Amino acid sequence: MKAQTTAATPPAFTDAVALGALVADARRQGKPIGLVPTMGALHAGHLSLVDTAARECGFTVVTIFVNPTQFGPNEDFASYPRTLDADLQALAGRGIDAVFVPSTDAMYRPGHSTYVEMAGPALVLEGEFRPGHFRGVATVVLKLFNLVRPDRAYFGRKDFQQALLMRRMVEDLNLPIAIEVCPIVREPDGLALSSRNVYLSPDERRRALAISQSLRLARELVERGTTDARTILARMHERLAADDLRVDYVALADPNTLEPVDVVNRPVVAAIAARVGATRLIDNEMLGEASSEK
Ligand code: PAJ
Repeated sequence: MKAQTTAATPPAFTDAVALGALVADARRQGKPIGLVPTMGALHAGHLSLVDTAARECGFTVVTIFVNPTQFGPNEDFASYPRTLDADLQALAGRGIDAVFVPSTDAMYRPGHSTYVEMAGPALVLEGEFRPGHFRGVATVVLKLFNLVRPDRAYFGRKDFQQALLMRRMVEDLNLPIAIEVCPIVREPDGLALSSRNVYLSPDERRRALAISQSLRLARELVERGTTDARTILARMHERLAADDLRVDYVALADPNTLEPVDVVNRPVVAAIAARVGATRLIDNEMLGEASSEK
């Protein structure tokens, strides 16, 4: 019998200078540089971004950094799952050239005073319920962009607003980076994969399905001809309440501006943030256009 060979884990860098030298080398060779920013606790959703980046780029960097500045004071920064060894194993054999795992001290040196503040679509939905969140996201992503200098950066549609804001940021700040947005990866029963799903008890895991089912209900209503946003929102709230979810927001919004819509007669994003027990989950779905994520 042949001995089972396990693919080597990609090289992990804590030092941005050493990583930068390797990336510069690849750039000199004319390879397109891809970046996949993550906070680790990697699951199939992250890995779909990783695989797409590895396929499309000549040199691919995955970053793993639990970014303190995007967590609110009462959020789960301290308890956020940190599974570096398993993450590196998960990245083995996927065509990744480097993993960047900076320390918090290196990313935010004493005296750090500069933040990226976004307005407009950053102030609604997640921005309303997690004040300061996107300031932290935009700041850390811009720092990662500057450290790695990718040609393309990959984000998941699971965090629809985040992906939209990253598009805005590169446009507003004239960054020569293409933002690629990948589809939502779901469990077979519909729950969107999330690093936070590990917090759910079996009963909460079952009730969490109300989120994707509420989005599906919205899609079905639109497909059957309902266009009145208030009617659709009421049915979505009803579905979430049936499983005792505490809703932060349920929204039907313009996918570019995130302004609420009254009539669903064009592509609209349906977005939900809700708490199942102590765990806050988000999900979304495009309505009114052919869905590739059924
Ligand atoms: P994190 O939550 O680790 O997610 C990293 C990337 O994976 C994000 O672009 C997210 O949208 C994507 N992702 C997560 N779950 C997914 C799923 N089920 N299907 C498809 N993509 C999914 O988002 C962050 O980290 C951070 O805010 C970060 C951008 C790294 C900045 O700190």
